[in-house]
Parts: sequence; structure tokens; C-alpha cells
Amino acid sequence: MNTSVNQLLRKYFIMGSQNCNCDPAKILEEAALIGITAFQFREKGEHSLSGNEKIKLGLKLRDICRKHHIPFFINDDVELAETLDVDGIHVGQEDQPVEQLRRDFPDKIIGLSVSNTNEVEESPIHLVDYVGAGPIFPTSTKEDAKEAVGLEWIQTLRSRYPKLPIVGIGGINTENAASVLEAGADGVSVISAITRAQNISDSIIKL
Ligand code: TZP
Ligand code: MG
Repeated sequence: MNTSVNQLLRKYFIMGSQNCNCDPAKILEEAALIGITAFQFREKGEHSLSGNEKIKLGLKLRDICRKHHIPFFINDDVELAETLDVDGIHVGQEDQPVEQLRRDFPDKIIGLSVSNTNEVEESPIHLVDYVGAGPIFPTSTKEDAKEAVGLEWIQTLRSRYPKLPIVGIGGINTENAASVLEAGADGVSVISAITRAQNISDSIIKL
């Protein structure tokens, strides 16, 4: 992949079937056509698929990404990372340790969620390719989301790590995306701003 990690974070779309009122493949096709820069398959929480159903959907979404040359990430699921031959893996603080991930997947893009200074200090930041910072704003998409940390969290991370690729997450929409970039993020990652958009194309263009 020729694009640098900070560039591919610019419009980072995350989705699982549980986030959709219609066919996820249809949503991803439109999003890919209009100009998302990365996609993460996050099949998680209430009403999410598992087993063969999850693999089947993952393969379908991965193929859409391949067709449009969009990097395909998996959330947390290391087994599926192999099966789907993903470009990258995103993990949270409670998931598989980054040290082990990096050993197992030396060439994949690895992203880690960080919500506060404590988590950053306890994490091997030098081993990850980017961090997901948030939740920046309140969100109801993730059932167990932590409390919103605000734009200050992006500013803090940026001043501490001038070169680290950072993507904001949580409650980001067409109205507030610019403030996340102004605070120092390389991009915005969104679920509902796309899956619940009245007009997906309009929404992506405005992000
Ligand atoms: N991690 C922190 S907040 C969040 C995740 C996966 C949910 C983001 O969803 P939305 O709809 O963009 O607020
Ligand atoms: Mg996780």
C-alpha cells in the first residue's frame, strides 16, 4: 500500500451488520465509491453475527474494499484476521496485547484505542501504527462506550506525539468532524454518521 497511515485515517468508516438497517454490502459499496479512505469490520455487541455468518459477511465486505483499493481492517478478531487476510487489525485496551499482535502480524497495520493518559502510558505506542482516540463526543452506538473525553484529548495526544497517526472516534458527524481535525487528528472514524445518514454520499463528502 502506497498511502501512508495518516492519510488512510482521513475518513475511516467502521461498520458491522448490527449497525445497519439495510444490507451492509450496499452501504459499503456506496461509501467506497464516494471516498472513504479505510474500512473496519466491527461485528460486535447486540444482534451481531458470529461463526460462519460473520466470516461470510467479512469476505463479502473485504472483497468490496479490495475492488475499490480501500484498506480493510478487522476489529479485535485475530482468527478472522488470518481468514480474511486483512490489511490491518484494530484492538481496544481489553483485547489481545499489542506486543503479541505485533509478533504474530509484523506486516499488518495495527491500531489501538486510547481514552486517557493512563492507557497511553501503559501501552507500547511504539509498536502501533496509529491510535484511535475517544470517545471524543457522546455516542450511543457502542453499548459500553466510556465517557466522552472531548477534543482536548486529541490536542494532548498530538502535542505529546507530533508524528503519531491519530484518528478521532465517537459521536463524530458532519457538523463536528472539522473540529476533530483542527484539534490535531489525521482523520475521523465514524459508524452512525454513515450507517444512519439520510444521504450516505452527502455525509461522506462533508466529513
Ligand atoms: N469506540 C469508541 S466510540 C465507538 C467505538 C467503536 C462508537 C462510534 O460510533 P459513532 O456512531 O460514530 O458514534
Ligand atoms: Mg475491542
